[in-house]
Amino acid sequence: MISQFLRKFKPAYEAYNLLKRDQLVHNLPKYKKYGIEKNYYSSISSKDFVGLDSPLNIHDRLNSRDTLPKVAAFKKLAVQRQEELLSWSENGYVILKGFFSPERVKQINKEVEHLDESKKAQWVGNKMMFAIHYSDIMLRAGADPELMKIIDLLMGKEMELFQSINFLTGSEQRTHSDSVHMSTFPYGNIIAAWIALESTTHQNGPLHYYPGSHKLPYIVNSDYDNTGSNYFLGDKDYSVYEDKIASVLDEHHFERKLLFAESGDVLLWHSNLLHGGEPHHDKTLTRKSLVTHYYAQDAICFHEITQRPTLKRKLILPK
Ligand SMILES: O=C(O)CCC(=O)C(=O)O
Repeated sequence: MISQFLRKFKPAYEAYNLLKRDQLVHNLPKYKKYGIEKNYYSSISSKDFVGLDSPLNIHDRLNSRDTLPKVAAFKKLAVQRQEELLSWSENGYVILKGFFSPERVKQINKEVEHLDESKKAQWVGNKMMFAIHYSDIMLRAGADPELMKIIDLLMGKEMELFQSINFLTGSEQRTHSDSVHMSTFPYGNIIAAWIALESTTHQNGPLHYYPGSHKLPYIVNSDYDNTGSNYFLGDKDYSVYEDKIASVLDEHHFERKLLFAESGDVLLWHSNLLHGGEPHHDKTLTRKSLVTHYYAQDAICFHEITQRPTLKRKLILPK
């Protein structure tokens, strides 16, 4: 009861944030840039940006089919990769076929087993969280230089790896947009990579996604009456957000696609692309995957639902 109260009471986590200055100061120069009067520890959410113009990233403004072919780094990619990237603006996702070699996937899967068996893994439900912070192999996968190059190209700016989630089974998550979990101002400044660590079929809970849905307005707390007050967070359950997304999808007619990936394929999705996980029907099967998220370095980063500024831990790539 008390812990529930404290979880919703903003001053409680602002006090906690006071101890995390080094992980929170990243927002300060950007608060200044956008005229936001906040301390590094203060609560922050979409409510603070009402009335501010949110500049669009290049491929939300212009069509990647026209712009990418003019970029030097794009011209250096293999023709297959170039073709895969062109539809980014239209679809809000791209698929990089066979991006990670079978040897690399084997190494990652072995590492996941090791982390699990040695109890190093930090599980939250069916998600192994932030393995990039305790595994060099996972960090190298998330920060793969070729992958980073492609991510920077799609976003038209420098991006940084923020988090990783490993799954051994299908997530079975209802449809959502990452922008409510890893929120930014300006909007649209994260990107996700979904890395297949084995193939996905109807039986093991493939990913689903809605091409073009990234162009819908960003759904924020005020869209489902979850704004709260100066001292308290909104009182809505996460399922109310999911219901809101379902109702948005009912109003539009986006195609629902399933990702039947092969091991080593990578799907990159836009921060606002609606996606989720299908039911994992055959529980005797695994569905190994790694999801990594990247923030733009020039955006304010926060978590819309809990109205918390993002805690960013430094990542140092092993030599
Ligand atoms: O892997 C899945 O089934 C879904 C993952 C997902 O929705 C996410 O990481 O945001």
